[in-house]
Amino acid sequence: MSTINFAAREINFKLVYYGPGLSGKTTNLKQIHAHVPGESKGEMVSLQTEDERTLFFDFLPLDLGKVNGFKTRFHLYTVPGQVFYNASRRLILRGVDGVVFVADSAPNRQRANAESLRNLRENLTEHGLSLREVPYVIQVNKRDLPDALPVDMIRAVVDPEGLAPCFEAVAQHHQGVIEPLKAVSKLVLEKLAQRA
Ligand SMILES: Nc1nc2c(ncn2[C@@H]2O[C@H](COP(=O)(O)OP(=O)(O)O)[C@@H](O)[C@H]2O)c(=O)[nH]1
Ligand SMILES: [Mg+2]
Repeated sequence: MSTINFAAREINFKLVYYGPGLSGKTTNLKQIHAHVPGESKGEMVSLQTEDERTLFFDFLPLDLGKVNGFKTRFHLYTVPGQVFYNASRRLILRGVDGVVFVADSAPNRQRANAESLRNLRENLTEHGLSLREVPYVIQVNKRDLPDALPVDMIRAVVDPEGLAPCFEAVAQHHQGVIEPLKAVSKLVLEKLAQRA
């Protein structure tokens, strides 16, 4: 749920990058952080385990223009993908305004994509939410892999209804990184406008 800070005339939104372990979530945030102009971003905080994978979250506030005189500030988070960090994933989804699902194109990660979507639905339910109401976009990452699965096959698994905007990406080369961020931000702002 977006929060409004009247004193600072600022609306805060929370975007969460979800998906299986090693699909490229942290890479997305690093790429975004590297390409956003200095004055409009905060520090990136990355908590890592011994094996260098995300433990809790990366945090990146972004200012993307104004709505009715209020500044908008997007807080970007990633979740740890490993199965055993579910408590952290559930916690990070609290108050979520939009989700970017980062799917992995590797054939041997298709089951992990499916399992992560199942886990996302379950954790949203814990917060009384569902993918019907939370803006949701798909990034099909690692399109550079020589054995990448067809996009439609991956999409069928992570967006069975075929309703979510879907973008192909090679996140480590900054391809297809900004588009899903823009798409989810737009959906989140549209939702806010409907409520007002
Ligand atoms: N081949 C390929 N590897 C990628 C791509 N994006 C990220 N990676 C690599 O995948 C690994 C996991 O990425 P990371 O962002 O840490 O995944 P996370 O667990 O989802 O946060 C790293 O070695 C990345 O360099 C991509 O588009 N193509
Ligand atoms: Mg990570």
